[in-house]
Amino acid sequence: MTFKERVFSGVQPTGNLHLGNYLGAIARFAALQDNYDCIYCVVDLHAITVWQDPAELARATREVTAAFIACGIDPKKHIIFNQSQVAEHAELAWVFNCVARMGWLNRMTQFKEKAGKDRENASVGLFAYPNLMAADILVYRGTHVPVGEDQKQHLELSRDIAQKFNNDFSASIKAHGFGETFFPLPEPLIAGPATRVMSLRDGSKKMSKSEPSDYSRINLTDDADAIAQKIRKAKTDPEPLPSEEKGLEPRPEADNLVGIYAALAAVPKAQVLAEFGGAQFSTFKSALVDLAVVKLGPLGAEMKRLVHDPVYIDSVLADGASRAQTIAADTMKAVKDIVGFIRR
Ligand code: AQP
Repeated sequence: MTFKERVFSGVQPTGNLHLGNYLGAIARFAALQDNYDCIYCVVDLHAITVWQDPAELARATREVTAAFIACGIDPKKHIIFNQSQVAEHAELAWVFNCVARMGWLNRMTQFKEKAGKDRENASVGLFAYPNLMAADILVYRGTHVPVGEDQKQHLELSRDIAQKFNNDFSASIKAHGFGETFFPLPEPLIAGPATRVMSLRDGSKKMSKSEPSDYSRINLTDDADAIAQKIRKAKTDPEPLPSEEKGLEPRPEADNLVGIYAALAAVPKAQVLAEFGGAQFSTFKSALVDLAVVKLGPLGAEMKRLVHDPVYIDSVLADGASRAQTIAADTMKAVKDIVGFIRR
């Protein structure tokens, strides 16, 4: 069966958005809008899988929305909304809680990392997070999902859930006239030189909102001085930059900075090394500061302007939610028929 191509992706409103969220996800969201119908969601239901201060959650939800718009996503042509306004996400997630197997979720590395040693005290929601993510995508029968490398395993689980639903209910899917399969198997779109941006303080850890040190990340709302300071203080090694990519393999911090430069300049890493191979980090970091300030400065300024207009932001979310819900409600009607739920 062929499905209408549709892009879906989400970002959690869990703190300050950073360069990893931008290069790994949001910048690519904007790039896809010419070729696909896109639905971009601020996933506030995912955010509360760990404690969120209510006022801060609302602030961060508007900030992520502002980032989507500032990056160039057109909220009229495409859909931008926050997840909790479309109840069908949670409804389908419950069905998927009953399709997915405990063993599948037990293998999820992000749960292990986030729950840490205190597993018994983690929320049930944090464990079931990948089922809700599958519902987010599949309630729109999404076919393509742009994400950073860290979400690859969750995407594979979404495919497994879609496949198992299609198998478990194959007779009912056919009997209700939906053809051979109901859900597409969504494909991850993970590409480019910055699918996993690492911490500026430790090249073995990904850049993350929840890392306590603000020097580990560049926030999208950082001003030019903060960007410059963070890049100048970024951990490096004493060797000059290599001329070829192979030379970056044993040098995670150098590899990370070169990847960031390449992604911001929209060129391959090899081209960055052709220009800076043999240069000292002081020279390279100065060039990276200039590039980062040029690329991120206007974006941060536009985000700050937009968050000062919550009435506009909330109207974008309400309009997006109502258009998203039209699609999601159709899917849920069909799912209810397929599963055997009596409905009005
Ligand atoms: N370091 C990263 N490099 C590339 N892509 C990244 N993403 C996150 N970190 C990096 C991608 O950004 C999108 C939104 O992520 P999210 O906010 O939904 O969740 P996350 O992956 O849990 O983000 P953080 O910043 O690491 O938050 P915390 O600290 O709360 O865990 C996703 O597509 C993700 O792949």
